[in-house]
Amino acid sequence: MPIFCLGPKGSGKTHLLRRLETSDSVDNTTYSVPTVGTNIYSIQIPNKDTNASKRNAVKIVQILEIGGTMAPLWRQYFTDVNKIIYVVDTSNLCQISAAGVLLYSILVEPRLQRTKFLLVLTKMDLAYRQMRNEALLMLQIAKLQKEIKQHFTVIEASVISGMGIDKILDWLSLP
Ligand SMILES: Nc1nc2c(ncn2[C@@H]2O[C@H](COP(=O)(O)OP(=O)(O)OP(=O)(O)O)[C@@H](O)[C@H]2O)c(=O)[nH]1
Ligand SMILES: [Mg+2]
Repeated sequence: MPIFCLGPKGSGKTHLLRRLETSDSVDNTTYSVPTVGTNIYSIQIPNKDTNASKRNAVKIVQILEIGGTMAPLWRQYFTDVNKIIYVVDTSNLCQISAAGVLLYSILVEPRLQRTKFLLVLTKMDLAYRQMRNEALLMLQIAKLQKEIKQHFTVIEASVISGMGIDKILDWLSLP
């Protein structure tokens, strides 16, 4: 089963996945069109299994982006999901509350109680420190982490500066 990448439209999913797929193909002139339907990405990550031979030094994980416009249909894909990456645009505080509501609606989904979640606060190159704190407050992350059953990680990122990319690859390499 692929890993899912979800988040509101325009939050930065396609850009992030392209950056993870081909490390330096994204800069501030790169443009992506809104994803209508789904996109699949094959991402190479270092294989941390100590028993892996040199030939298997990298492993490939598949990530399925479901476009933000498809949010009402996300639930139809939820069977057997091991990991979900949820992408939020930190520079757009107007969108944060709606992003939070969408996130809660998937966290309470009975079929996702064993799923591991990664919250990516992206576009950090456009956000100043106070905005990042504001975003975490508006999403009520501290409260959320105490209340939910799922394993929940938060990483700040930017596809332009490369911030957080290595941490995301590390998270992907975990089982
Ligand atoms: N400055 C900056 N801009 C970004 C970053 N990531 C994405 N963007 C911009 O945000 C726009 C939308 O990003 P996408 O990756 O297409 O958004 P999406 O989440 O895939 O949107 P949907 O497919 O509609 O759900 C892009 O055209 C980029 O210009 C980032 O880290 N920094
Ligand atoms: Mg997209």
